[in-house]
Amino acid sequence: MRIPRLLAVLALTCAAALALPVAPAGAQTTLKMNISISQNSHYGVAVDAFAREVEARTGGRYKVQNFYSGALGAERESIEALQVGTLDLTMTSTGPVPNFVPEVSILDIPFLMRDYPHARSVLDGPIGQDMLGKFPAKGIQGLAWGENGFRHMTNSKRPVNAPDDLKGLKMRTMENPVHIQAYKQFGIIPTPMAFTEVFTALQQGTVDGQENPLSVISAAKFEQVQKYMTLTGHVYSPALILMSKAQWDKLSAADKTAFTAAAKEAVKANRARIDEDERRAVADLRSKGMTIVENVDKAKFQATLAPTFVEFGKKFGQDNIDKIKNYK
Ligand code: EAX
Repeated sequence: MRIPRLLAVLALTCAAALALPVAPAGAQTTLKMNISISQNSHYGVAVDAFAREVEARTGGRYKVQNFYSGALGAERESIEALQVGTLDLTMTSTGPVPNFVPEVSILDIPFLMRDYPHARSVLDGPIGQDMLGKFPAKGIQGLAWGENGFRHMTNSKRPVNAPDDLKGLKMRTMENPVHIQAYKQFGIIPTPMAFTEVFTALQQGTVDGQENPLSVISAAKFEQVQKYMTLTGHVYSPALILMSKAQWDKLSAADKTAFTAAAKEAVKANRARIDEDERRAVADLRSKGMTIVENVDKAKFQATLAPTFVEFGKKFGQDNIDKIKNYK
């Protein structure tokens, strides 16, 4: 029996189609994501997890290309780029965020957070989620609260055992008005600058010191340019996974769910890496030559900031501060 020619052609075409790998539905869109620190860090593991999750959860229709160590600019520049649409995604500290969403800077008050579980529950809870809701009005979509960690003081001049030892030290700070106001109370000479400039500034002695979490200090290899560290844990530093609102608005409802879920997975990787850094970094940095003061009387550092806390109470409302401090 002769098979009509058309039928034969049709059968062959189907067979060929079945043999080919299934092309993702529609073209693949590549989104750029930038961070200020290296890939081998608590941010690097987060954005790499985010990229994997986005590609998997969108069936390959979206791909996230990550840039590290400020390759596409420092943190403030990255946030500005989200607003104008020249960048799609970033993971950043709250350092430059007060320039965009001032309400967030209440989180930058020193000694506000008791410990990691407290901070994480505040950010994952209604207080943190309400704050994420303030970003869309600025052309930015807040996908999730990540983490930078509790910040510690380092310098190249002398060991810091008590608040008075900070007096006169020229310290790099984030471009953060709350931090700058508080550090002046310690007698520090605050020098705000982008993170991408810090290593060179420490190396050249433009500044004596800086303050950052263990995850940043070890990822940035600051032990090469800083002799002394004191585990002050003087302030908890949140981080944020942000997206350009313009890019977000182009996503379907299902893809918005996928991106939000991917950000949650990124935060899990981020926090797990910080927990690991908190366990191992002090011994590692000491083995690389840093002199580390671990037994710190934090109450003394807190007491020194008492006048500034009064100012913050007026600025943010003492009840708002207490709501965070007492959050369980
Ligand atoms: O977000 O600027 C800083 O010190 C930050 O901790 C760093 O960029 C990581």
